[in-house]
Amino acid sequence: MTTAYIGIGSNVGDRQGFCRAAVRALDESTGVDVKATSSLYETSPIGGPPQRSFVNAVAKVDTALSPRGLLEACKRIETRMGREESDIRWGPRVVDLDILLYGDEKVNEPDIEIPHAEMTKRRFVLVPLLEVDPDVTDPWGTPYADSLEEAEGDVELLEAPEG
Ligand code: PH2
Ligand code: MG
Ligand code: MG
Repeated sequence: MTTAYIGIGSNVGDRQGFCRAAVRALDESTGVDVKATSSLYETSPIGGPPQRSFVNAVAKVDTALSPRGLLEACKRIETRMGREESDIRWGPRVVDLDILLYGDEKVNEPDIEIPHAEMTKRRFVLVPLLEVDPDVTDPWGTPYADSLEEAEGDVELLEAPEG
């Protein structure tokens, strides 16, 4: 079993409903157990065209899947929830599931980068991540809390986690 952290985002339609549904779908995926979920946050969009603000959250999972297996599980959930392959880079999306961390592993392949590129620069990732695990570090041992101050974007608490 490996502990991994998944970033969840939505900025189309029922953004909160899509984020909650994504957490449930992760938990229902074979080989994935959701251990903790952050609150939902309303966050200012970073990058991409002018677009609606996002709702973001982070789920902490235990998984028996490989990084690639976990990525495929995330993609299946995105597709099932109506994500279009053609979505523009950094543009609007019904749901986005990104692997942020996978144990202490570093993965650098054309379609998987772990730790997730740029996560230290984005408050919409760091705030929910640090809520579920205040002491979390990168694979080199640097605490993510150290990056919070310099990270960009506005993050506002919307709703505490379910359950
Ligand atoms: N996702 C992006 C691009 N910009 N901005 C916020 N606030 N939240 C996101 O999840 C997000 C973004 C591409 O995946
Ligand atoms: Mg993303
Ligand atoms: Mg993505």
